[in-house]
Amino acid sequence: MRDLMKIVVTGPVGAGKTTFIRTISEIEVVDTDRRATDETASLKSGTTVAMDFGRITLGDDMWVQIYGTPGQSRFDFMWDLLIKGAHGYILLVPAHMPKSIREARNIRAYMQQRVDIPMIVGITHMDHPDAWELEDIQMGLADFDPQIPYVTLNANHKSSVAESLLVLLQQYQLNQVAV
Ligand SMILES: Nc1nc2c(ncn2[C@@H]2O[C@H](COP(=O)(O)OP(=O)(O)O)[C@@H](O)[C@H]2O)c(=O)[nH]1
Ligand SMILES: [Mg+2]
Repeated sequence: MRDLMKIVVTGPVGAGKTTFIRTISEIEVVDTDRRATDETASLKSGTTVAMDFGRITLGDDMWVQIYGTPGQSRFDFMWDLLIKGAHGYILLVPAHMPKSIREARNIRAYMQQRVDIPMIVGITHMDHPDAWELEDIQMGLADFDPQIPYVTLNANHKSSVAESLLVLLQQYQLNQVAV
Protein backbone atom coordinates (compact mmCIF):
# COMPACT_ATOMS: atom_id res chain seq x y z
CA MET A 1 0.00 0.00 0.00
CA ARG A 2 1.23 3.45 -0.81
CA ASP A 3 1.00 6.26 1.70
CA LEU A 4 -1.09 9.18 0.63
CA MET A 5 -0.25 12.80 1.31
CA LYS A 6 -2.52 15.71 0.61
CA ILE A 7 -0.93 19.04 -0.21
CA VAL A 8 -2.80 22.27 -0.93
CA VAL A 9 -1.58 25.07 -3.18
CA THR A 10 -3.25 28.34 -2.33
CA GLY A 11 -2.77 32.06 -2.98
CA PRO A 12 -4.35 35.04 -4.75
CA VAL A 13 -5.65 35.03 -8.32
CA GLY A 14 -2.79 34.93 -10.82
CA ALA A 15 -0.19 33.65 -8.35
CA GLY A 16 0.42 30.50 -10.40
CA LYS A 17 -1.54 27.80 -8.52
CA THR A 18 -3.09 26.12 -11.57
CA THR A 19 0.22 26.30 -13.45
CA PHE A 20 2.11 24.87 -10.46
CA ILE A 21 -0.10 21.78 -10.45
CA ARG A 22 -0.10 21.37 -14.23
CA THR A 23 3.71 21.60 -14.25
CA ILE A 24 4.31 18.87 -11.70
CA SER A 25 1.38 16.46 -11.95
CA GLU A 26 1.92 13.02 -13.50
CA ILE A 27 -1.71 12.59 -14.28
CA GLU A 28 -3.72 14.84 -16.50
CA VAL A 29 -4.81 17.66 -14.28
CA VAL A 30 -8.42 18.02 -13.41
CA ASP A 31 -9.00 21.70 -13.52
CA THR A 32 -12.05 23.84 -13.40
CA ASP A 33 -10.77 27.03 -14.99
CA ARG A 34 -13.65 29.02 -16.38
CA ARG A 35 -13.93 32.27 -18.25
CA ALA A 36 -13.64 35.01 -15.70
CA THR A 37 -16.68 37.25 -15.60
CA ASP A 38 -15.84 39.55 -12.74
CA GLU A 39 -12.96 41.72 -11.63
CA THR A 40 -10.51 38.91 -12.30
CA ALA A 41 -11.29 39.14 -16.04
CA SER A 42 -8.85 42.03 -16.28
CA LEU A 43 -6.15 39.84 -14.72
CA LYS A 44 -6.61 36.77 -16.89
CA SER A 45 -9.09 35.12 -19.20
CA GLY A 46 -9.70 31.96 -17.20
CA THR A 47 -9.88 31.54 -13.46
CA THR A 48 -10.23 28.61 -11.11
CA VAL A 49 -13.71 28.51 -9.66
CA ALA A 50 -13.64 25.18 -7.85
CA MET A 51 -10.24 23.53 -7.64
CA ASP A 52 -7.31 21.99 -9.47
CA PHE A 53 -6.21 18.47 -8.78
CA GLY A 54 -3.01 16.66 -9.64
CA ARG A 55 -0.89 13.80 -8.34
CA ILE A 56 2.74 12.81 -8.11
CA THR A 57 4.43 9.60 -6.99
CA LEU A 58 7.41 9.73 -4.64
CA GLY A 59 9.54 6.59 -4.74
CA ASP A 60 7.69 3.28 -4.47
CA ASP A 61 5.54 4.06 -1.56
CA MET A 62 4.01 7.49 -1.64
CA TRP A 63 1.42 9.38 -3.57
CA VAL A 64 1.10 13.09 -3.15
CA GLN A 65 -2.25 14.56 -4.07
CA ILE A 66 -2.08 18.25 -4.87
CA TYR A 67 -5.16 20.44 -4.66
CA GLY A 68 -5.25 24.02 -5.90
CA THR A 69 -7.74 26.44 -4.39
CA PRO A 70 -9.59 29.21 -6.19
CA GLY A 71 -8.02 32.62 -5.53
CA GLN A 72 -11.05 34.77 -4.82
CA SER A 73 -12.31 35.06 -1.26
CA ARG A 74 -15.92 34.64 -2.37
CA PHE A 75 -15.01 31.00 -2.97
CA ASP A 76 -13.61 30.61 0.52
CA PHE A 77 -15.99 27.71 1.25
CA MET A 78 -13.74 25.79 -1.17
CA TRP A 79 -10.64 26.80 0.81
CA ASP A 80 -12.30 25.24 3.81
CA LEU A 81 -13.17 22.00 2.01
CA LEU A 82 -9.75 21.62 0.45
CA ILE A 83 -7.62 22.38 3.50
CA LYS A 84 -9.44 19.77 5.61
CA GLY A 85 -7.23 16.72 6.03
CA ALA A 86 -4.28 18.38 4.27
CA HIS A 87 -0.76 17.56 5.51
CA GLY A 88 0.69 20.89 4.45
CA TYR A 89 0.22 23.80 2.12
CA ILE A 90 2.10 26.28 0.03
CA LEU A 91 0.93 29.87 -0.15
CA LEU A 92 1.90 31.34 -3.52
CA VAL A 93 2.38 35.11 -3.62
CA PRO A 94 2.97 36.88 -6.95
CA ALA A 95 5.85 39.35 -6.67
CA HIS A 96 4.54 41.66 -9.39
CA MET A 97 1.12 42.36 -7.83
CA PRO A 98 1.70 44.14 -4.52
CA LYS A 99 -2.07 44.36 -3.93
CA SER A 100 -2.23 40.61 -3.71
CA ILE A 101 -0.07 40.64 -0.57
CA ARG A 102 -3.12 41.64 1.47
CA GLU A 103 -5.12 38.84 -0.10
CA ALA A 104 -2.33 36.42 0.71
CA ARG A 105 -2.50 37.56 4.34
CA ASN A 106 -6.26 36.99 4.38
CA ILE A 107 -5.86 33.49 2.97
CA ARG A 108 -3.18 32.72 5.51
CA ALA A 109 -5.38 34.00 8.36
CA TYR A 110 -8.28 31.90 7.10
CA MET A 111 -6.15 28.75 6.95
CA GLN A 112 -4.57 29.41 10.32
CA GLN A 113 -7.98 29.50 11.96
CA ARG A 114 -8.76 26.06 10.58
CA VAL A 115 -5.57 24.02 10.57
CA ASP A 116 -2.22 23.81 12.26
CA ILE A 117 -0.11 22.16 9.59
CA PRO A 118 3.28 22.87 7.99
CA MET A 119 3.27 25.59 5.36
CA ILE A 120 5.72 27.52 3.22
CA VAL A 121 5.48 30.74 1.22
CA GLY A 122 6.34 30.52 -2.48
CA ILE A 123 7.03 33.81 -4.26
CA THR A 124 6.26 33.63 -7.98
CA HIS A 125 6.75 36.09 -10.86
CA MET A 126 10.15 37.20 -9.57
CA ASP A 127 11.20 37.36 -13.24
CA HIS A 128 8.66 40.13 -13.88
CA PRO A 129 10.16 43.63 -14.44
CA ASP A 130 7.86 45.08 -11.75
CA ALA A 131 8.55 42.36 -9.22
CA TRP A 132 9.05 43.52 -5.66
CA GLU A 133 12.20 42.56 -3.81
CA LEU A 134 11.85 39.49 -1.64
CA GLU A 135 12.53 41.54 1.53
CA ASP A 136 9.71 43.96 0.67
CA ILE A 137 7.27 41.09 0.18
CA GLN A 138 8.39 39.57 3.46
CA MET A 139 7.75 42.90 5.14
CA GLY A 140 4.30 43.03 3.54
CA LEU A 141 3.57 39.65 5.05
CA ALA A 142 4.98 40.96 8.33
CA ASP A 143 2.89 39.04 10.80
CA PHE A 144 4.19 35.74 9.52
CA ASP A 145 6.17 33.49 11.79
CA PRO A 146 9.89 33.95 11.01
CA GLN A 147 10.27 30.14 11.06
CA ILE A 148 8.19 29.84 7.89
CA PRO A 149 10.41 29.05 4.90
CA TYR A 150 10.23 31.30 1.85
CA VAL A 151 11.09 29.99 -1.59
CA THR A 152 11.08 31.77 -4.92
CA LEU A 153 9.80 29.83 -7.88
CA ASN A 154 8.47 30.00 -11.38
CA ALA A 155 5.34 27.86 -11.61
CA ASN A 156 6.16 27.06 -15.25
CA HIS A 157 9.48 25.42 -14.36
CA LYS A 158 9.32 21.83 -13.22
CA SER A 159 12.59 21.91 -11.26
CA SER A 160 11.49 25.03 -9.46
CA VAL A 161 8.09 23.56 -8.53
CA ALA A 162 9.68 20.27 -7.44
CA GLU A 163 12.15 22.12 -5.24
CA SER A 164 9.40 24.05 -3.45
CA LEU A 165 7.45 20.86 -2.85
CA LEU A 166 10.57 19.35 -1.37
CA VAL A 167 10.92 22.27 1.05
CA LEU A 168 7.31 21.75 2.12
CA LEU A 169 7.85 18.01 2.59
CA GLN A 170 10.95 18.75 4.69
CA GLN A 171 8.85 21.05 6.87
CA TYR A 172 6.37 18.24 7.26
CA GLN A 173 9.09 15.81 8.29
CA LEU A 174 10.56 18.29 10.77
CA ASN A 175 7.11 18.71 12.23
CA GLN A 176 6.71 14.94 12.57
CA VAL A 177 9.98 14.70 14.48
CA ALA A 178 9.02 17.58 16.76
CA VAL A 179 5.69 16.14 17.89
N1 LIG B 1 6.68 34.91 -15.78
C1 LIG B 1 6.12 34.10 -14.89
N2 LIG B 1 4.88 33.67 -15.10
C2 LIG B 1 4.35 32.86 -14.16
C3 LIG B 1 5.03 32.47 -12.99
N3 LIG B 1 4.21 31.67 -12.26
C4 LIG B 1 3.05 31.58 -12.96
N4 LIG B 1 3.12 32.30 -14.11
C5 LIG B 1 2.05 32.57 -15.10
O1 LIG B 1 1.04 33.32 -14.43
C6 LIG B 1 -0.21 33.12 -15.05
C7 LIG B 1 -1.29 32.83 -14.00
O2 LIG B 1 -1.08 31.55 -13.49
P1 LIG B 1 -2.26 30.60 -12.96
O3 LIG B 1 -1.62 29.28 -12.70
O4 LIG B 1 -3.43 30.65 -13.85
O5 LIG B 1 -2.63 31.34 -11.59
P2 LIG B 1 -3.71 30.97 -10.48
O6 LIG B 1 -4.77 32.00 -10.58
O7 LIG B 1 -2.99 31.09 -9.18
O8 LIG B 1 -4.20 29.57 -10.75
C8 LIG B 1 0.00 31.98 -16.06
O9 LIG B 1 0.11 32.57 -17.34
C9 LIG B 1 1.32 31.35 -15.63
O10 LIG B 1 2.00 30.77 -16.71
C10 LIG B 1 6.35 32.96 -12.80
O11 LIG B 1 7.03 32.72 -11.79
N5 LIG B 1 6.84 33.76 -13.78
MG1 LIG C 1 -6.13 28.85 -11.05
